[in-house]
Amino acid sequence: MLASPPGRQPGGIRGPNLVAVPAEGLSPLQRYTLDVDGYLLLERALDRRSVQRLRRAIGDQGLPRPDASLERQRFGQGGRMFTWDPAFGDLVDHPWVLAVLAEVIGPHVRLDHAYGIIMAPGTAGLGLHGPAEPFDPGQYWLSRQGELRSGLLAFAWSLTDGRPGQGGFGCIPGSHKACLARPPGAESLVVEVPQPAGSLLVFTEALAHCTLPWRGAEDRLVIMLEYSPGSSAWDPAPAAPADVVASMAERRRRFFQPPSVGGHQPVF
Ligand SMILES: O=C(O)CCC(=O)C(=O)O
Repeated sequence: MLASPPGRQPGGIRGPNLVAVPAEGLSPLQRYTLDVDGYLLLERALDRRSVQRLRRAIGDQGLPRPDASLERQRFGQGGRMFTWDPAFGDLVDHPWVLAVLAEVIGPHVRLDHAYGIIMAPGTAGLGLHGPAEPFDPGQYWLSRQGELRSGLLAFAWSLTDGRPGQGGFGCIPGSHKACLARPPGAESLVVEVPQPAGSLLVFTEALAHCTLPWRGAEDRLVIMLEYSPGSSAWDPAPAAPADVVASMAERRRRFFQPPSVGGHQPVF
């Protein structure tokens, strides 16, 4: 039997080459992992102070206590969180986000929608979803001739220290390339992907993924930013209101362009 490669654990990635994005962009191993698994966990994307700052800004909103309903497990939709603290806007064009976007969507990219996830201990979330098959033009994954492309790419910033066995994000690694519809019982293939505080989990929405029941000691808090190619939209609404976008720096504003081919300005 083949030995497990060093650093590889079921459902997680813990190699020294995988935890940080080099200044020059994704490493070949990071690209390969994202292509093969459909997700990539990058640890220590945010330092402790940044995590605390974002948590405080969320705490200041006096959100209703989360419960078992999906409605109460979501917050900050419609771009409201960008008015809470500029630190939320800093996530939009964080250097690691740009490095991944350069590989998977390219310079004509837009922020399609953003929201937060909050879960109380002992609650369950979304079941398995993600449409690798049949092909979904809004949420595809393609790897052709050395290029990676996704129709909707999610960046999940964890503000809670998710540990193995506590639930949270789960997925079927590699399912974004499946050419068969998901059969009954596919839940048995789900692996948990623990998200340490400050980590950035990148995944394609073509991946079969879900929220495993949350068993952490405190609320689970994640900020989700989802990006589309410049010509495409998943959400019919803009990612943020015009006045909020107008207060941002020029490059960041370009992430909030409406979908188009003609006239779309590259963001990098
Ligand atoms: O709980 C998670 O991390 C996954 C959430 C998710 O898939 C969604 O909000 O669509």
